[in-house]
Amino acid sequence: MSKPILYGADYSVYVRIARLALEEKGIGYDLVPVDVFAPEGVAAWYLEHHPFGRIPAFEHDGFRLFEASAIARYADEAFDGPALQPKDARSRARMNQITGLLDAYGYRAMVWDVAVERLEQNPPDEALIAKGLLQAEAVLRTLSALKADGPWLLGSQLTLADL
Ligand SMILES: N[C@@H](CCC(=O)N[C@@H](CS)C(=O)NCC(=O)O)C(=O)O
Repeated sequence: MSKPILYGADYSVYVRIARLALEEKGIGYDLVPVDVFAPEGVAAWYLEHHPFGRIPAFEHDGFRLFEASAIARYADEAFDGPALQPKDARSRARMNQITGLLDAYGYRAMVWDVAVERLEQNPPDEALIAKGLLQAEAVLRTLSALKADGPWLLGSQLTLADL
């Protein structure tokens, strides 16, 4: 089997999820740089890989995927290496709940409303940051309540929820 290809940029938290999964599995891969925020826009060739022009996208022996969670699950299931998903139904459901909640409620508030707004806007929209921080607090409170005892979110096993 050939080396997988990941399309994306260093700055992306979603690309990082896929990269962490590949690293944890010990899978060598090529990273093809794609800057979705380039002033000239997303390159036309990339829309063949991701019709919505986001990163990451992934390819393995002609099999193409996008969506970080699908890529991370594929990396876990198609390759040898330490399992990144628990076997029992409840732990797996908890893992899916955590990744879903970060996607749905964490990402926009933490990355865009707080970090990007504070670091890259001049002047920043303080009301947006305050709203983002409230939401970020709720997300972190919820994660703390869901966290099992042990070093990782689900306890002793590092899973896709942590990545
Ligand atoms: N649901 C997608 C989200 C990917 C995503 O939003 N990536 C960001 C970078 S972190 C992006 O490409 N943003 C470009 C844009 O919003 O136009 C996934 O899980 O892969």
